[in-house]
Amino acid sequence: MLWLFVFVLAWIPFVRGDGQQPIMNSVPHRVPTIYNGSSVDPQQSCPGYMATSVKEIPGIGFSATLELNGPACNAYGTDIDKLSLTVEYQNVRRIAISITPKRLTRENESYYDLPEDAVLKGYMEPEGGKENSEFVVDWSNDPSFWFNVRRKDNGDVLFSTQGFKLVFENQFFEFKTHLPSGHHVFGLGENLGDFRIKPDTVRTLYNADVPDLVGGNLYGTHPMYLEQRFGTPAQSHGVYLRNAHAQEVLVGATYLTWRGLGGSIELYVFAGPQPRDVIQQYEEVIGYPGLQPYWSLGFHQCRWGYSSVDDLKTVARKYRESDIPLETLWSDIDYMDRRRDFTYDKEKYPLADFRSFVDDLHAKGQHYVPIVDAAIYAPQSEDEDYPPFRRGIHSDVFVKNPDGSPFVGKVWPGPAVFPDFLAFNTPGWWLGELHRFHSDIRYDGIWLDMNEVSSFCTGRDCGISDAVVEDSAPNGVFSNGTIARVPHPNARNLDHPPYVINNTVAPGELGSRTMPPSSIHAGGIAEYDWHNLYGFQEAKTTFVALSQEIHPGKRPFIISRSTFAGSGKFTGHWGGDNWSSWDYLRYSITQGLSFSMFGMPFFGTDTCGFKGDADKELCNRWAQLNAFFSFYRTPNDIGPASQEFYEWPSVAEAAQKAMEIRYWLFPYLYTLLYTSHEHGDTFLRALSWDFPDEERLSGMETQFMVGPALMVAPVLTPGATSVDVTFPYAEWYDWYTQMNVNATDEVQTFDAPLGHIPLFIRGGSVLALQEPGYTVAESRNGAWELLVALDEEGDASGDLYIDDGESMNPFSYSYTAFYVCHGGVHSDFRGSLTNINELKAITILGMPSKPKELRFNEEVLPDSMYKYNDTSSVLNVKFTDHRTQGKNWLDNLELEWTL
Ligand SMILES: *[C@@H]1O[C@H](CO)[C@@H](O)[C@H](O)[C@H]1NC(C)=O
Ligand SMILES: *[C@@H]1O[C@H](CO)[C@@H](O)[C@H](O)[C@H]1NC(C)=O
Ligand SMILES: *[C@@H]1O[C@H](CO)[C@@H](O)[C@H](O)[C@H]1NC(C)=O
Ligand SMILES: *[C@@H]1O[C@H](CO)[C@@H](O)[C@H](O)[C@H]1NC(C)=O
Ligand SMILES: *[C@@H]1O[C@H](CO)[C@@H](O)[C@H](O)[C@H]1NC(C)=O
Ligand SMILES: *[C@@H]1O[C@H](CO)[C@@H](O)[C@H](O)[C@H]1NC(C)=O
Ligand SMILES: CC(=O)N[C@H]1CO[C@H](CO)[C@@H](O)[C@@H]1O
Repeated sequence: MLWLFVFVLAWIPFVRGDGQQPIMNSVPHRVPTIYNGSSVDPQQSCPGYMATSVKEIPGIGFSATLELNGPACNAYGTDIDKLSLTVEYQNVRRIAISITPKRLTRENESYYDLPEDAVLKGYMEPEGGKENSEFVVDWSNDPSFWFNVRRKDNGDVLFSTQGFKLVFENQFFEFKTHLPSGHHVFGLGENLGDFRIKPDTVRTLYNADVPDLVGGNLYGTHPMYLEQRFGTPAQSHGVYLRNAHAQEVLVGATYLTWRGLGGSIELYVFAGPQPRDVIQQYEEVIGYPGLQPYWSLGFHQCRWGYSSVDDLKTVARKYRESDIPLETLWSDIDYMDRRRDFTYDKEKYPLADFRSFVDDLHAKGQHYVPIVDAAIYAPQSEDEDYPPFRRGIHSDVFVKNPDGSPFVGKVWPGPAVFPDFLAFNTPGWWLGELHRFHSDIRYDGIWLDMNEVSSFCTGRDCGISDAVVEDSAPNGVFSNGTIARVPHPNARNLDHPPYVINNTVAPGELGSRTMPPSSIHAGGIAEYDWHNLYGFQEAKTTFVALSQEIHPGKRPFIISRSTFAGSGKFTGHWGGDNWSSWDYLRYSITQGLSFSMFGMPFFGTDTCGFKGDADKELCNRWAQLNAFFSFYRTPNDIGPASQEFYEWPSVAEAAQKAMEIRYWLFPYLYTLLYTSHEHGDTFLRALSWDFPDEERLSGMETQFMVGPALMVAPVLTPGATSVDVTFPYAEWYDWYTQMNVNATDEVQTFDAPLGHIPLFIRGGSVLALQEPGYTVAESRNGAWELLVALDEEGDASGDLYIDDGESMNPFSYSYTAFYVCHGGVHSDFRGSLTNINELKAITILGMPSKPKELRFNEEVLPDSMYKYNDTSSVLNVKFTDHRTQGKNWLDNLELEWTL
């Protein structure tokens, strides 16, 4: 406290005479600052910078030194007097602008430079350089340093700090860029709210265990935005700030203010020009998403409150009896002995019984995924042995207090310590624990929870004595100097930084219900600098453990609550602890679209809601909506009434109907996961991404696309029995009637009684479908059908990727492109995996008339094998003679017609 006081006094002389009072009468300052008119506006009080020693770097870009352009303002920390600026034209459509402190000493060590082995970064590529770039960067020192990034071809300024000051302090930075009025900005998560960010919205990025509060910071941090501009031509660009500190972004009406509590300003601008290009270019920097195992597309059931192995057995049995496909059963913390990771409740989950239940699921082709919480129970007496803790202490793997003792918080098991995923020994220890667990229970994936990281108390004042912890430590492990450096006493105020963010958990308190920011990770890294990366690093460590040792060579299946830019490489995500309410049903779509943008295609919200009782109408709609998300899971909190789909006949029926469609679509959905992984493509899509010229579609959050071919228009309000559907300019066919809907730019109303979800196929698509079985494995053996929806020209295309569904590097695979042109369906097959399940039928929507002749692989088909419906214009071919059985029909398929 004393030094803080000195600190405050020391900066008074530097505050400029602009009538603004510095924040000095409230130490620590605890109120949100961004809207507070009486706190310092750094744009007014700070001097900005001047660029000096500007140097062209041939083939790369340029560099400069930025020097403080006047007396320091020390608005929310200590100004850094000299900064390095580098501008790299990394490739044709990506530019990187980096601003970092030039010299660092212990005294003013202001920032933690995000290591590239922690979070990927973009590099210069061979086709980079100023000449090839689609961008031009302008800069000037008038009246202080600013820069802008514009498109070379049409001069459109995409990012411009002109007229704004750059502020760079040891615990604060700020930059601002102009936005066009009426802007279309998306991203900046994790957040629950409008998809298109309205003017005067503040997005706070600070990972927190908050049950899906609207508008506040949530579990993860994704510091990127996409801006769509609907000029001629319509073009989009994106901006990513590679920074993991607590941040606040104010999206104003005509400008955007980006503030953070540390780190460097490492900006990437992506040229697009279409939204999906921007997402792909962003993913080139953060890493393309990992490929999920095929079985992950099946339906997942979960709840907190399956209090025994018998409960699990009952749920599995009832799903089967109700003929509702169940692929994977999940366990929340119920299975644990006193809620401790890697233990089993001896009475309710006796190990032998538990294990044989899981083995039995496997025998039936089903899967099992347990939860693992981040926190590790810390025994409170020396007599109590909790081996994961004992081994962890021995290996020195827990996050520490500044004095070198492990930090003890409180989570589900009570007093708990937190694995430090940065410590040298942690991956080995974590692998060991996961491995032992797997030799007990042959789980198929891991559910990572509470990893923001969540603690139920604040700071070190958790009412827990840590004496036992210290006593149980092997001699000298805690305070022998393993901590590389304790922060210099005159450096930063980590627990109460001068700038205050509006942390939902407790405004202004970074350490509320998590570790104190002054806790120390290996290498002396402060929690302050690492907080937003905890769950990211945990998922990465778990990914390595699963793929290398536990399921060697196979794709890990991980779902993590906390995420950061790039988490998609390692894990999927669910929408968090939502509520069984219509609002949260609706937010599922914006959450799903946002995570598509964040490079996390494997996403789903909690179907029917987590908290509160779901009613059967809500659950009916939700069961059908989420059937079109990549991750389809129903969970439940411990309190509410059961909401397994079989609980209500009407919900069971609705789920069966939607699941039947989903399961037929597996080959298409899996191909989407594959193209997302391989090319940075997207699974769920906003309408305006696939139809980027149509401004009317911007921000639409009531309908969405699943890949290029399907559009879903769900019911999102109680009591409704119809949906008003907006159709982008294309041909559209109703999934159910298979008829062209004659889309116009008028909104069309479609019947949607309970149990029906309007679904449309875009003309120009070819979908490979497979007859579903109860499990994913059975479905993969089903017979094939092709569904072709013709566009205006009578053309269509589609693709299909097949592999073994589980290997990291499949030994063989195939990729087939289908295309329809000149009166025929053709395929182009590549790869070595031959598929011998027969093709049973080909259905063609939008066929203008009955063909006079139909030839399959050059043989004329008998009349009996096809039917044409004049009313719906559908041609239906059925290979009743099983002519493709045992053949790799994907290779050189030809169905030609003469009209
Ligand atoms: C704004 O900041 C001042 C100065 O720190 C503080 O006294 C005041 O309570 C804050 N106002 C609000 C509304 O938070
Ligand atoms: C850090 O402090 C030293 C003196 O302690 C000073 O010379 C230097 O300019 C400071 N560096 C920055 C980046 O502010
Ligand atoms: C802080 O965030 C909450 C949402 O978490 C919001 O309701 C509140 O208005 C915000 N306060 C300020 C001052 O921005
Ligand atoms: C502290 O212990 C670690 C290993 O636990 C060792 O690497 C390090 O050298 C020790 N430091 C001191 C100062 O003894
Ligand atoms: C033709 O299609 C329409 C619309 O889907 C349907 O109502 C009708 O039953 C079909 N006719 C035949 C003969 O299948
Ligand atoms: C679309 O228009 C065609 C021709 O005008 C008509 O035959 C068909 O019934 C219409 N379809 C629908 C679903 O209205
Ligand atoms: C944390 C939160 O936002 N809770 C809300 C979730 O939704 C329910 C029902 O709409 C509200 O009652 C909660 O306040």
